[in-house]
Amino acid sequence: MVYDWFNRGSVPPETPADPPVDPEVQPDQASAPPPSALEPSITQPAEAQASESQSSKSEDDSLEWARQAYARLKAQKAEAAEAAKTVQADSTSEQNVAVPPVKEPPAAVVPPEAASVEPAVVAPTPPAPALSFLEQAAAQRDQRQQGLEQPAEPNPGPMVPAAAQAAPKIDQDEPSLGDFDDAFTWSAEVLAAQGRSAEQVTLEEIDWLGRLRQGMEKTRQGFVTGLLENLGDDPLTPEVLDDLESLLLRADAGVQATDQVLDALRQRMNEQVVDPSEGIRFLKEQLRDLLDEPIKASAVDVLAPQRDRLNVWLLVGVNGVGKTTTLGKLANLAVRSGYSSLIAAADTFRAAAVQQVQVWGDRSDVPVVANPSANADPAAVVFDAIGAARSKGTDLVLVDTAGRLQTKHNLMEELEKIRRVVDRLAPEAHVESLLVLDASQGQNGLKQAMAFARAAGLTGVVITKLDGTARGGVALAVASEAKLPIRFIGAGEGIRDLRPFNSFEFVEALLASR
Ligand SMILES: Nc1nc2c(ncn2[C@@H]2O[C@H](COP(=O)(O)OP(=O)(O)O)[C@@H](O)[C@H]2O)c(=O)[nH]1
Ligand SMILES: [Mg+2]
Repeated sequence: MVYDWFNRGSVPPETPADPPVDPEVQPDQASAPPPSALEPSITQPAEAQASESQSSKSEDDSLEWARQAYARLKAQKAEAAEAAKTVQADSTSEQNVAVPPVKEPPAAVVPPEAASVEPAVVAPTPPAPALSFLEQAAAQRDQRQQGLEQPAEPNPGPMVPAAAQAAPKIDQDEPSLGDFDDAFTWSAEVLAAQGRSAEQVTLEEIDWLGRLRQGMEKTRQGFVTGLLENLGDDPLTPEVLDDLESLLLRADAGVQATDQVLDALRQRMNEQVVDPSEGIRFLKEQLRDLLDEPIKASAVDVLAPQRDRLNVWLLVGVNGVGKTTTLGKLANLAVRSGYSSLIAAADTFRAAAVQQVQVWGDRSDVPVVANPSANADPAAVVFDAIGAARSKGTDLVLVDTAGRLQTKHNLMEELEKIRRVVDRLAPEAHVESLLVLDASQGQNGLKQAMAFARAAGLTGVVITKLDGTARGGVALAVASEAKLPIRFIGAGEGIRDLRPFNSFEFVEALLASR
């Protein structure tokens, strides 16, 4: 079963290979989430405050819910380990026999105009999603072997083969189930509060929420600790709001977002006495609304590659913000989620940039299109990559771009040129231009956003390095001032440290009280 991270759900198996783990439990009924200690998401509006006894009951319920989810994931892991053992035993006894069918290499169907950009070595085609990782590994090894045995073409193309002989690294990067601890219960509560049933909880999501909460620690420390200390048990006062104002500004939320949130809180306080828990609930709601506004305006809740169509995502931004790292993580996310992907190494300014991208491509077995010659034209690399993607029927082309160019070049002009090439060559493609912003740059990042927005036709933002900074509030400034939807957030250097943005989870991680 593939967990489609972009659409937040497991992709139903194409063959009935993956039986439900616990057929006894009826989803959506017996497993409906308990009223959580957290307040529910927008789709599950929280009503009236629970009484004290109710709230401790709901804590018990959510702990029980978390326990169920944990037990289920544990059973699933054990089952998967058992299945892997069986497959291993089978594959050693049946070596060189029945390798699962893999898509034909596309060489024969290359349209004439794309022929010049066809790679010298055919990079591995992702195997059918219903296969287990071990089966996929076997199939891919076999396919690579075939590729290597083919005579090299006279015209060496630009494609750099992914991960020569190694087994796909992706299975080594599987999330593991840790202890039933505070991190697990917090993550489970966040999922329950979004209306998820205990049966729907995946290890992928638990793993990410743990990383997110941990990554946001610095921002949270400054923010929540100060806020909760000031709140105490008494109703909200104007003094507490003044403190909240400085906390938001210190977290780099920006003046506009801060004013908007405080105005709403003040108005609420004028209408009624607001006790601390209601204050926090209302604050969370305001923050979510702010973050969701540009997302709603874009009419696309979660940015996912569109199926049956070429998607081209350009990653742009100044030097060092994490474009290449983000691209590597996105390639992994795409592969994990069942999309075929290809990387265009269009940062030709630094020689090391292509190698860096190649390492990321190797980690997820995603082919990289590059031009090794010095000062290659980035637009030409994109041209080659689109040609290769079209001939292979690739779902997603991820384009790495430079953050700085020689003085004679203008970065914005270069980006415009890349964009023109994409539009001309693949008018049918869905194109996203994602600005990568380093959260630790705070308000400076916002200025970059404004500059890039004009030239690069930005459609969204990726916020990186939320770990290690206390300036995570910049996400609020991006939404409120640049009015751009945040599409992904990165909170660490690891391959699983980037996921699609979800305002509910972000705000919970920002304001987690434990
Ligand atoms: N802590 C942390 N470091 C990151 C994150 N994303 C990227 N980096 C690091 O930032 C540095 C620059 O990243 P790179 O992708 O090369 O930036 P680029 O110049 O924009 O392509 C590298 O050392 C990355 O490991 C993140 O989310 N958290
Ligand atoms: Mg780079």
